[in-house]
Amino acid sequence: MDGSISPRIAGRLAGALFVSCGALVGMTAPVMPAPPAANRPALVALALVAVTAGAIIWELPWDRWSQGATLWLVPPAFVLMALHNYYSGIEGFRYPVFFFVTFAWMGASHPPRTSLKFLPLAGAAYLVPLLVANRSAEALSSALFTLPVCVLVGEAVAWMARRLRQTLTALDLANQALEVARAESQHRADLLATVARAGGAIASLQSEQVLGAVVDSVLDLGLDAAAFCFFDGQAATYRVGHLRGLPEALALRSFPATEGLAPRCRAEGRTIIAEDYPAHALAIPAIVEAGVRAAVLTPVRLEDTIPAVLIAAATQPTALRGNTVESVELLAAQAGRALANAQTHEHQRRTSQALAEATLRDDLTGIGNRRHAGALLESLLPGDAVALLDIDHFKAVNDRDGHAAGDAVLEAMGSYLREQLRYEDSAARYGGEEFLVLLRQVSDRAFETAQRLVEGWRLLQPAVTISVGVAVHRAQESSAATLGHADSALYAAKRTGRDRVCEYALEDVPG
Ligand code: GH3
Ligand code: MG
Ligand code: MG
Repeated sequence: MDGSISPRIAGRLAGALFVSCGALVGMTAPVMPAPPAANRPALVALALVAVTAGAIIWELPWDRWSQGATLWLVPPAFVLMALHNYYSGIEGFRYPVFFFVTFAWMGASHPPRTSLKFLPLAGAAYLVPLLVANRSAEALSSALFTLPVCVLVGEAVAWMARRLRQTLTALDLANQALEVARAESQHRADLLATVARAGGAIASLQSEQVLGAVVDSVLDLGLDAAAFCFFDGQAATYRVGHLRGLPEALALRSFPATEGLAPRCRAEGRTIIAEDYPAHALAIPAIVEAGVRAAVLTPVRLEDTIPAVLIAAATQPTALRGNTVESVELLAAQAGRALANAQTHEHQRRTSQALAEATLRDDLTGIGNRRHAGALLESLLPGDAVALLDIDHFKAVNDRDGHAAGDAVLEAMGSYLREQLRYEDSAARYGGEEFLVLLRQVSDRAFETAQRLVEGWRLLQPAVTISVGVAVHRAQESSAATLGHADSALYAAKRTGRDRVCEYALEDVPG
């Protein structure tokens, strides 16, 4: 309540005053004038009543009652004061003191002008003992002096208390504002530091790794998920890559430009913030199921084009504060520069690589050839997986349907792998009807990914199944060793019935 202390403090202050005033009366009772002027036993009894009442008042549950509740203590206080005045023989110097104390308490605990409301009651309490003692002239002149002073004390204390509380409140507000500003600037500094770190990564890494660093930085901003949407040349479809905190299955298919928010972000060329992502008409169900509640999508620009969109998402709607969105945009700009660098690099390489590429591509399937498979093996990093994929009973296909039909199956396998693999994964034809697939950074999901390849193919060509052997590349192992592990896993898949995946486990005995 503005300008007043809490009922609990007001009540406890009143309780303390009852106890201390009672104690004072009890202690000074022996030095009062001899009866009949003062009635000592009555004064001691009053003192006991006041102390007991004070103790009870202290304990009452004032917080449950309104601010004005403590004012109900004033009338009983006046009654005790009147009785005290009566039994103490109406000594001039003691008489007004407790009235001043009561009005000072009123001023401290209640809004200004409360003392004016109690003036009539105080007048009655003050005059009754004097009139009963039949000293009317003295009573009137004393009241005319004491009561205005009481009101003066009450109002002066109320005014000072209010000013003090206002000052304290203003100080408190200023402190809170300072605290908010400090937290905000700290947050901003953290975000900028994260963006700067990502910038540092760009200078030192390959473009693929830069894109990875950018999505990692999104998580460093305190968000929960991130990914890039890469559009094809005509922007009719897009694929999702470099997923963080989102289901890998999203990377396994291509999306039409009518699905999701990314195409709209690209078309409008500006950041889109979906504060309530699940409620958005263009929300992708798999992303909602992953727990995303808010998302920001921002274009990745490359010269005049927008080849990709960066998605940053949070499981809490409040996570997308102004500075966070700004930082995601800065990260998207970093990604754009990474793509531009890659493109420049690409231009320079293109002429010299045209020949090399021709020698790396398999004519029949359109994917890499054995030489390319060798290069892929060279690029293995710990955590990547090698999958060796072999068509089951392929000789029988040739024998039964002819060599051309066999070729068509191989072609279909090339297209299938191109479509199925994530942006960062690669495939090459390793031998006649044997393919090598490199799955980047899948370690614990290698088996599952290969399993999906087998099942997808089975749906496509139920008559010609495939077997897959998978091995994860471990630190301190040669790529030849990992290839050997994948090969023995493939052998195991063939031996145990074909149309399945086997993964090489560390404890497996090679061969
Ligand atoms: P498994 O299930 O054990 O792998 O049996 P498989 O018959 O697939 O294996 P095998 O190695 O005995 O036979 C591979 C066949 O693939 C033999 C070869 O004629 C055929 N092949 C290899 N290259 C090509 C090609 O370019 N086109 C066609 N049509 N067939 C090919
Ligand atoms: Mg075969
Ligand atoms: Mg074979």
